[in-house]
Amino acid sequence: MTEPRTSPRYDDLAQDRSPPFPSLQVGDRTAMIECFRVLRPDGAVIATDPALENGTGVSHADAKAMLRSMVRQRVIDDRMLGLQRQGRIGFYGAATGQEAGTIAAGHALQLRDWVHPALREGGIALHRGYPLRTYLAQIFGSAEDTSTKGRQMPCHYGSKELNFVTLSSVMATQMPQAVGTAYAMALRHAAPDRPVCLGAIGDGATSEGDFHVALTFAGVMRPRGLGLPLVLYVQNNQWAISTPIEKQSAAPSLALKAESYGLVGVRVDGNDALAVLRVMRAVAEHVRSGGIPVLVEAVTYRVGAHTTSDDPSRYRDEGLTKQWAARDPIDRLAQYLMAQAQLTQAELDALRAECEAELKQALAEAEQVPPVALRTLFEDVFAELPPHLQDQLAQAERAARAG
Ligand SMILES: Cc1ncc(C[n+]2csc(CCOP(=O)(O)OP(=O)(O)O)c2C)c(N)n1
Ligand SMILES: [Mg+2]
Repeated sequence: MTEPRTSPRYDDLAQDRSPPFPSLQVGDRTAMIECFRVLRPDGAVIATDPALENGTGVSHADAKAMLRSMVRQRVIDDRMLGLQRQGRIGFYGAATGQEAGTIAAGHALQLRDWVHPALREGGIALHRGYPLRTYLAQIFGSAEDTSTKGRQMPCHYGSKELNFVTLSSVMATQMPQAVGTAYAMALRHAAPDRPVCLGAIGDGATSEGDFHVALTFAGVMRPRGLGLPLVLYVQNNQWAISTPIEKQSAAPSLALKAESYGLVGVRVDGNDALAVLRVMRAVAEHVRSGGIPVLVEAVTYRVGAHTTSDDPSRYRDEGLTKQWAARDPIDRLAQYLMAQAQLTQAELDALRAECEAELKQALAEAEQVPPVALRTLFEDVFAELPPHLQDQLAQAERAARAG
């Protein structure tokens, strides 16, 4: 069991307050330390602004589109955890409780924008139109796994068509890679209309050297005299497997680190889809048009296990987990939409049932697809297979036939 928490820095209990909308200026300490939010955990709007659409700055269509993908992701994650326990898949990392931080960030982007995802951003691919069948094929490592040809662990989705770069398991690699992609976009496209690149990581990855390397380059690279079209996005779920955020950083926030690299920093309530969408839209437009790159910290909580290989009850106080589970992002958004007379409980139940039926059908189909062909193990490295690998392939095929 870890020491009891003494600091409210990350267990932010002031859930009914919000600082003003971030200025997106370097050095805006309030925006870097306090969490911007639109909704309280019960879905009530904290401060309605008559100048904004619906008083929140988010259309009902956008709120409903996000709710749909968030519910779908929860249904898929729950089922995948069950499949792993039944031995039907080897591994899974769920985004449970982080659906707002994932889906709203994806919803803020245009389709031509790039995503370098970490483990919990697969929902962005689905939200962009990645077929559920392909998503499942990647998890099963089947012949239809166009992302990784069965060579990767589950959850390593990728799609050329969707500008969704296949994730590397190695923590924080997304950051320098995202800098490079953003640099390429800045060379190829002129402001104010450049494709934006989102690099996503978790709180634990901010302790990796790659994170700091990326922040340095993000600050100093100024193609055409402009900032890179880059958003560095940290989902701070307060745990890196069994290492709590207090052991990861002694800074008042992760977003504050932006200032020392000359970047803009913003902190947002990662369980509030409306807040994440508003912040990420503003941030994306800011960097699209040439503004200084932004480090966004979305504060959330990993209410489940790290992955199916982990048992968090062995190292943390699950009483605190229950407090965070009560701030569920899906409930929050659904309550808001119900209060706006945009959703009924029956419609929400029907949405869940629809997602479950879709998944059941897709799973039945996915489990019929054979595994990847053995020979793909030997492909994609040499233009022509060298003799010693031809021998090994023949041996492997003989062994497979012999069973
Ligand atoms: C460089 C490196 N070190 C260690 C690991 C093993 N590892 C996988 S995930 C993880 C923790 C990640 O925590 P965080 O960045 O907070 O992301 P989260 O899983 O909480 O979303 C670790 C240590 C790794 N994949 N890469
Ligand atoms: Mg984490």
